[in-house]
Formats: sequence, C-alpha cells, structure tokens
Amino acid sequence: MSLRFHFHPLSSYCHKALIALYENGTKFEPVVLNLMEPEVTAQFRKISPFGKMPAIEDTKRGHIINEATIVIEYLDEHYGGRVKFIPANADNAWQARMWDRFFDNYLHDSMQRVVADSFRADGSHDPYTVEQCKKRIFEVYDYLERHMKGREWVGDNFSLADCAAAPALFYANTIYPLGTQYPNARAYLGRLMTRPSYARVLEEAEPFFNFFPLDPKPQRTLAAA
Ligand SMILES: N[C@@H](CCC(=O)N[C@@H](CS)C(=O)NCC(=O)O)C(=O)O
Repeated sequence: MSLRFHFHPLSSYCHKALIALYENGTKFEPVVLNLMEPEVTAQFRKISPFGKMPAIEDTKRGHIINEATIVIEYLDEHYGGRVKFIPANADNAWQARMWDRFFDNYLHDSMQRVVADSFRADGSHDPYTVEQCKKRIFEVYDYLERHMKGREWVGDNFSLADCAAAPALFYANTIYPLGTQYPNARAYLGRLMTRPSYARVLEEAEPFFNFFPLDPKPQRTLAAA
C-alpha cells in the first residue's frame, strides 16, 4: 500500500481529507495518532513540520503531503477516481478553491478557536475572541444560506469545497446550531452528513465524541432545528 494516512478520527481537518479518500475508495494505510503522547508528537513532527493532522505519506512517489486542501489536490492528481475534487472547468475550479478558503479561513478556523478556548485554564479564557469568532460563524451561515438556495452542493458537482464544508459546518453547528432561519444551509449540512463518505467518517468518529470538550456533544444525525 503506497499511501499512509496520519490522522485522528475526531479531528475536523482529518475528516476533510478522509471524505476525499472514501469518495473514491482510495486504498490507504491508516495511522491513528494520539498527540497527547509526547513521543507520538515528536515522531509526527518529522512528517508534519507544525505537528498538524492530517498528513499523507506516499511511499511510491516519495512525497509527504501536509494541509488537508493540498492532500485532496494531490489525491485528485495522482490517485484520481470517479469524483473530481478540483473541477476540470477553470471557472468551476477557482470557485471550488475560493469556497475551500472561505470554509477553512472563516468557518473552520473560527470554530477551532472557540473549541480551543474551552481547553484553557480558568482565568485565561479569551471571551472577546470567542465572541468575534461566533460573529464570524454567523456571517458564514448568512452567506452560505443565500448561496445554497436551489443548490445541492456548493458548485455544480460535489468538490473540494464540499469536503471543506462538511467538518467545519458539522462542528460549528454542534456549538452554534443552524436554526430555522437557515433552512438552505441546514439542509445542505443534512446532505453532507448523509452522503456515504461523510456518514462513514462520522460513524468512525462517534466513539470519540465524548472527548469533544464542549456540551452538547456532536451527534451523527442532525437534530431537529
Ligand atoms: N491548516 C491545516 C490545519 C490542520 C489542523 O488544524 N489540524 C488539527 C486537528 S483538526 C491539529 O493537528 N491539531 C493538533 C495541534 O495543533 O497540535 C490543514 O488544513 O490541514
């Protein structure tokens, strides 16, 4: 097997790359990381310079690939399958990349900061940043709500953008639920969660949901709004 995938089943950025692997039934060797173990972290830093999951080692082509977006681009290029994550049409391609950036930079990052704040010791929380992130998350919900009107996926077909959307929206919705004012965005999240690739990712993540540091814990099925 030439692909070794370093990840943890609960990690949102790992979900993003796993979706792409499962979409095309790409064969890989899973390497589950426990970054609470200093020895595991030290070893992993040889593969991922900043200790960030996911990472893929391609032993056949002799490359290590970091950053979930680039992992997906790499799979598309060298281990492609039925689903094309970067659309062939140039205009569709930049749109997929643009939405990938929107989801990572404004939704995923904000969600991660809110979760990270909950790990801080008493007295070192940063309510200002949490409030700013919450505002940003709702800005993304508003924009996504308008964009998803009459659409199934972000672009014409399932793409990199939807891989990016799924975990960011899944965990953001756990913290700040998409209420009834977001029917299009919510229905989109429902489609992502029931798409076989992401449903499988969530099924494998479920045993770890109790480790999510905030309440309520994530749920594999979308609760009523
Ligand atoms: N920009 C990276 C972000 C990856 C990331 O934030 N991964 C988290 C897990 S979701 C991680 O490795 N956290 C461990 C740490 O920061 O020590 C990507 O797109 O892959």
